[in-house]
Amino acid sequence: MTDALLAGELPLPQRPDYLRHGSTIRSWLATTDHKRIAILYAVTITIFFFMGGAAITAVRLELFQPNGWLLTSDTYNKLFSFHGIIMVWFFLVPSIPNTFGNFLLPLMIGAPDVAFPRLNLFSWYLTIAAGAFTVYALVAGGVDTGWTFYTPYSSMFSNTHVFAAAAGVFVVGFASIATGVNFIATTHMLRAPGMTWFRLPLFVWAIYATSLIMVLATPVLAISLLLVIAERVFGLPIFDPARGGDPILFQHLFWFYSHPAVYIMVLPAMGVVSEIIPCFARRRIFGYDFMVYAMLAIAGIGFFVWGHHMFVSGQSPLASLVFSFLSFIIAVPSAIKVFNWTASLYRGQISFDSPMLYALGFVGLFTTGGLSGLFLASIPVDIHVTDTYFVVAHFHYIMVGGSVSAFFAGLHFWWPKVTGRLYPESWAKFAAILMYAGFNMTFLPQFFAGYLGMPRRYHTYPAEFQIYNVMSSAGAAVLALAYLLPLGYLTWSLFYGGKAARNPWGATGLEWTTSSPPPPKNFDRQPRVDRAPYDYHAEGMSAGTDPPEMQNARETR
Ligand code: HEM
Ligand SMILES: [Cu+2]
Repeated sequence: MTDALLAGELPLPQRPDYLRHGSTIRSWLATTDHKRIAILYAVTITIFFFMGGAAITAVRLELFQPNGWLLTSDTYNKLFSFHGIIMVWFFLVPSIPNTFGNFLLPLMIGAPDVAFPRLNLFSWYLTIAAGAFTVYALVAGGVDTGWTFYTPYSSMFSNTHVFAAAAGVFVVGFASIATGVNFIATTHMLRAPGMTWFRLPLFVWAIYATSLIMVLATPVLAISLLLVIAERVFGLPIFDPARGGDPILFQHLFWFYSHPAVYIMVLPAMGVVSEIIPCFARRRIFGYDFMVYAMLAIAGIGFFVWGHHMFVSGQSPLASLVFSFLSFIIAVPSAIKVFNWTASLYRGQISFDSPMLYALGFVGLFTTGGLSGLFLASIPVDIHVTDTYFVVAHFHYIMVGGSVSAFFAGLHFWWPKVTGRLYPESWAKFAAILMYAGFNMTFLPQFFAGYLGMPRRYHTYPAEFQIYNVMSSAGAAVLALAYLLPLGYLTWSLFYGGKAARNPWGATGLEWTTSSPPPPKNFDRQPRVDRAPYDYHAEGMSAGTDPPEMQNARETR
């Protein structure tokens, strides 16, 4: 960490913070403190992330050679399916909402906890139970349907552990709904005096919009999986065309959830970045109101574009045209956001600390992913690249380059608040740059491979594609290293990192007005809010909230 931050070092407060308030296993596993639950989730999703990562490492090794040298085709199918299922439902969906959302939502609105603390803990137990089902499916022999569980293969033909895996996803859906309900109620009911809707930090808006999607879309996923199970286990004729069923029905139901769900993965990331950019550019966010409306628009329109996943499935040309048009429309609010982040940087006093590096990485990679999405929204291009590596590159740019980068941005930004410790800043910067480089090395070649015709989900391929696959696999090795580094230096910081001040970045926002780490009930006094968020220009910005010795770290730089 920089000297300036070290200079802001302070002794820990005398009364126990939420981390030292009870240290038995029970005090953790039966906690209703949103901050501790956030930590439980953080540990859980980290484990899932590395499980999903291990599976895909084998896939990338296999793809070094055109002819398949490591895995059978069966094992290959199971590994990429496991990777997708774990990464989407057990890592990406819960990642930012259940960790940072849980930790920060009450702090940011000046509340002592979420609205339903026990429900919050219950969601975590559901996530664990769900994970157990799905991991059991892997250990017991695997699933080969891909993360999408397309029928009729999943419901009639696959003889792998579809039931256990789908049951796990079904259950984790309930965790997601419960979390969404909790966050919506919290935002409505527990805002501190003066915290009006248009004074909410954009991260809170992002979590709110995400929660709406969780509550409205997830039941549809639950129903579609229930129908798969009904046909598979009880033989009900739902998707089997020979018995009057409709195999395409599943795709409609599935994507009616899963397209909005990509915004469950992306909106929170946008929220994180919207906190970090103003802080490190020392500027008020450009166009706050537009940022809010854009997020709500994304959450709304996200429900009307699912058919762009089905251009080649035989849906009517009219339907495809409408879905194509709407898919272009939804690019507009995303573009507004990118524009506003950029405008917020304009004439800012930018400092490139590690959270900012990760956040800028998000903007670049998310934009690339979004632009490639426009190609896919265009019917003729989509028909050319459907089920090729172009699609794999596209969604990894959005979900990994985007959401995972933002996750790391938030992790570094709020780490001092969460743990009360500082981390080695030069390592963090190095990891951020390595991650950006490794990411592009891995996924940029996939756009070319896909455009030239390499299909996804094949473990052998014509030799002409080898060059792209070797580049991609080499990049994946770099990326894997970049993901492991923070595990190392952040763990180190837990034990040896310097003590963090209350507000090491000189940020606005209520979460920075309480101690690091916060006390169990978050604030000593009920906070009051009397100004707009991101007030980085206001005179004595931190004066009302921070004792003088805890002022802006930047002043001492
Ligand atoms: C080192 C990083 C990663 C590499 C090298 C990688 C590579 C791959 C590859 C080769 C596939 C198979 C594509 C196919 O044949 O359909 C795949 C699929 C997928 N990946 Fe990743 N991935 C990485 C990280 C991630 C992360 C972090 C996530 C989410 C957080 C993710 C989500 C997915 C999903 C959802 C699929 C689709 C699986 C399916 O088609 O069933 N990946 N990835
Ligand atoms: Cu979509």
